[in-house]
Amino acid sequence: MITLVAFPAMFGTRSSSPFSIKAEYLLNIAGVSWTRRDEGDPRKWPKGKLPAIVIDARVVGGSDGIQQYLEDQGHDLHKGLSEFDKASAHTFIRMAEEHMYFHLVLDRWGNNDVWPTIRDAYFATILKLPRLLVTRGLRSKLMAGMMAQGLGRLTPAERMERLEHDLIAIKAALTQSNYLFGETPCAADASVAAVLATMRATPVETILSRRITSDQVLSSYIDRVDAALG
Ligand SMILES: N[C@@H](CCC(=O)N[C@@H](CS)C(=O)NCC(=O)O)C(=O)O
Repeated sequence: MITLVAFPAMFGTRSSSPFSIKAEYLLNIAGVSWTRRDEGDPRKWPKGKLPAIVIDARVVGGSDGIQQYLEDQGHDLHKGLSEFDKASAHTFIRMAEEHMYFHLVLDRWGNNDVWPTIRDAYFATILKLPRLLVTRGLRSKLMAGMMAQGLGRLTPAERMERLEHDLIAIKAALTQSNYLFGETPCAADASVAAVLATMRATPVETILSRRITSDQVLSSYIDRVDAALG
């Protein structure tokens, strides 16, 4: 039996983290049996990050590690796709996780109107005073990372212009079919829909959350993937 260790459900999504949601979807695409354990502190997990899965004494970290583990076990997470579509699915995953994800991070951690709500939800188990101290350090480290990455230097409006191109790519695929690569959800849907779902779920309205919420195509896609893979 596989145990998925994931950040807890929050703001109406299966987890505060899109990678934890994606991991759940991947396990369901594979059709393996698994249970879930919620964990709020990633420090003792591989690379200090979550999700992870535990199989007997073995720990596999990261949703990408989980995908690799499932594929090594012979599970096809891109059923029926041509080699070219599999390669395109991979590029959608990279787009979601190495670009769109950072828009989510900045929307939640970098926005002064949103941050207090996020802080008090993510770190609810820490008493208020130490919480303020601990999170101040975590937040400035994370924002320094976002400055180095580059997106942290853009205004929210400039970020939205960048993100729009990703949303157009997703919607172009969805004009052809219910999922990115046809009528069966694959690993790319697990990744893309999880990021969109968390963007939509940010508990204080932002330009980003409004953009996703008001988009009928994207919103129905998020719900369709969750109904199929959740
Ligand atoms: N590449 C990893 C990324 C996982 C990840 O970035 N998890 C974040 C939460 S969304 C995390 O655990 N962050 C904790 C930290 O950086 O301290 C995956 O595919 O799962």
